[in-house]
Amino acid sequence: MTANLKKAELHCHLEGAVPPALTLSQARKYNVDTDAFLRDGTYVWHDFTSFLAAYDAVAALFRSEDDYALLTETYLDELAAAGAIYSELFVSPDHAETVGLGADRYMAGIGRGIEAARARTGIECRMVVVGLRHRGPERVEWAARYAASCGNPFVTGFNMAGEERVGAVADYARAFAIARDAGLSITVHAGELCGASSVRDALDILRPARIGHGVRAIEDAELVARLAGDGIVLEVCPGSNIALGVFADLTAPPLRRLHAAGVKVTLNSDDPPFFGTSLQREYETASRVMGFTDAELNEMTRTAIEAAFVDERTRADLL
Ligand code: ES4
Ligand code: ZN
Repeated sequence: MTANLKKAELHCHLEGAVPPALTLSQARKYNVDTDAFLRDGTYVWHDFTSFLAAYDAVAALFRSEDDYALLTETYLDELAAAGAIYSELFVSPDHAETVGLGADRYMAGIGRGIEAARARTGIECRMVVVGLRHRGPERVEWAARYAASCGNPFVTGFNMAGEERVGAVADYARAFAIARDAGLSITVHAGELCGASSVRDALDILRPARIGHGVRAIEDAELVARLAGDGIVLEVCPGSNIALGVFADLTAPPLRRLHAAGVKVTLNSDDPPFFGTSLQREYETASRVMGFTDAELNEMTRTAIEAAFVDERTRADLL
């Protein structure tokens, strides 16, 4: 039973964590038809492109500071109830611009949700601002400049998500330089939709502390050794890998092999209701299907806290 284990999550997209029931209540609030992306309580999509479309449709139902406070609090309360003591949320100011909310009010709403959840449950949370790769280098640089200058105390990192198959990593180097120069910690999506070379390029060009996914590094033994040697932390999301067809079934994600090779790995839910998962379910699968012991799962939680984008005092409190 993994329900009683302490947990920490480094990789979850806020708008990817909307429970279907909340999507329905938001749709009623704004009088929006959800049939195209939500049927019988399940999000409808069939590949990464249609997943992103469904995700954007859900995000478009959050239009005010209060909406974002409610979403954040809802997710963090549920996560805390599953044993989580720490959560890093990926937030995309791009979504706020799309609905005319504006990035500052978006971030303020999320910040309020974080504070409310912390007051009630004790869960600690930080925001990692995400640039959307498929919107191009200039838009990702805009997100980096926003993250660098917004002054929100919960923002401690910068990331790039979206369609991995668009453009070259080098096109986005300037965005990451802006974020790094502002003191933000760096993680980046690589090695889920694309292979080992995408992980190598990300390491060479962006010098991240962590990689989102990174699991396809397993295709290259030398790269696995490099990840282990350099202490790069992988934000592994097995349920996401299965949902997106990267691996055939839950015995296939190479979490065991990466762990055995000495790579630092953590467990994450990515976009939980879209991928039929939750952080609790990821721990449970790692235990029951992959055979990780409670001690090994506790070690993964500790790895996540050690790699969290927090100040050292907060880290010490969490450990
Ligand atoms: C993603 Cl842009 C975006 N949103 C949610 N989940 C993702 N995974 C990769 N890119
Ligand atoms: Zn992700």
